[in-house]
Amino acid sequence: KTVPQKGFFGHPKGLFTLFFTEFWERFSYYGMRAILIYFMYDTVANGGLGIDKTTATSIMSIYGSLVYMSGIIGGWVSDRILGTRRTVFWGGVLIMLGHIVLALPGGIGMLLGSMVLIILGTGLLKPNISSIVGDIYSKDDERRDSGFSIFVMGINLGSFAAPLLIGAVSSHYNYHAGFGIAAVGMAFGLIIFKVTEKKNLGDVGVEPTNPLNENEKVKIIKSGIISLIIFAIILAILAYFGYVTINNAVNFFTVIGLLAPIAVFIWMFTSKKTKKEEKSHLLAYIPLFIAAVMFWSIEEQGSTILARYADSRTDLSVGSFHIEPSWFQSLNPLFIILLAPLFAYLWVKLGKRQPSTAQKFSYGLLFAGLSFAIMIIPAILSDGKTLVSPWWLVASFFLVVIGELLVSPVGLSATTKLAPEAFAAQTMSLWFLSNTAAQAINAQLAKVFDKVSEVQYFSYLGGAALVLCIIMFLCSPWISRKMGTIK
Ligand code: LEU
Repeated sequence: KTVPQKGFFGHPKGLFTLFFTEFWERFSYYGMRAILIYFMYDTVANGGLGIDKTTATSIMSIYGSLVYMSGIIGGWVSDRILGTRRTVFWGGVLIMLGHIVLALPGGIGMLLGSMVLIILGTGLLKPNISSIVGDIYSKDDERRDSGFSIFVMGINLGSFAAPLLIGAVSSHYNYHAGFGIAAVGMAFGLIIFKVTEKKNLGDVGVEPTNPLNENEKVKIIKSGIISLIIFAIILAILAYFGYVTINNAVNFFTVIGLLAPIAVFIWMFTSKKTKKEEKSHLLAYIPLFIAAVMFWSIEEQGSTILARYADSRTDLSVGSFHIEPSWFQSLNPLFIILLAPLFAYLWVKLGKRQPSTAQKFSYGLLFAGLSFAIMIIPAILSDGKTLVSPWWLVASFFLVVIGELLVSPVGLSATTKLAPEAFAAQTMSLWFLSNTAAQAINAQLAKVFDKVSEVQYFSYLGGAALVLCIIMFLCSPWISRKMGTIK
């Protein structure tokens, strides 16, 4: 494979293309998410859909769950049919179309259509663009880790800018204008990708690694069509008897979101291609995965439960200045951008003395737990009624980001090392499945949130994270042993 080896801050030029494509993709995704929950539960008179808050919160979570679950499809399509490059491109096209649908005036049907497009599009784009980052470096290139750090900066710069801009536009004009900007952002990403890919990426990811042969193609098309027909018939029957409701769909996808990682584990563990030593690695991966699910559950509630908190429980006027509730979504990426270099420095500084992967996960849960525990204080002080200072949310986002820096990059790198070699194409998707399961759980927690008091909610979940933090810490020697030589 040939990639121009320099030209972007001492990194391969391809990183430029990947950086800006992912910048704009995340810009569109998080910009959309920053206003989507408000769009769903705002009144029709205000330009919203008038969905009740609990349902809107569940939809946000189940949507997020499916967005990361579809990475399995993306991994498969690139591996067997299109290659990573074309999969990224077509994913971007679907995402852009998804945002365009929301930019047009319309009701819940348009929302569902947009969700389908963005779920599929992100599944095609996100895991594949991340794999290409790995592919532009040779195996022993020392710039690889720092290449990923630069890429993550791109992710977070996009995620930081979008809520500010799209939040302001949607409140000054209307929600559809906000979604329109998300569409334009993805269009920019696609243009950059198309214009620069040949020059900067050479032939990396052009061909599928493991293409289907003619026989397999026919088989897949046949079974695909048959499954679609069966699915459509079942759906039609269920709809006829009135079972196709939002709540049932949420429950159904919660189960799927939890079963998906279990199925993938079993598939990997029982596969003939998985070597004995790799099975031990997979066992070590299970507690890490469970900890990651707990972590993402709290982290992802930043755009659901805490977004609602920003809207209805926070005092948003500073003198005559009005803070948009959607702007709180910029805090997570902002803190990542500010703190990531600090953590990079810390790991270099500590060298061999740094905590093990499992210990880092345990600390990550500690901070996630604290980010919810701290919300107990304003809940008590305000009696759950009077508006609280926005600084509580700032503090909560700050704490969860410390956890994120201990879990997210570490988890991704552990996944790439612990997943069996034969499943390379599914490695990224395996890691994203921890987020899938977390948001599947969140779709149910949304219902709990509206039944219990704030103090109860934040102490249950914060407490659960802290308990798991301790268990992880105690298990960490076992996990390290099972990981063998992998660090
Ligand atoms: N903020 C991260 C991203 O957008 C979350 C992901 C790793 C689930 O890349």
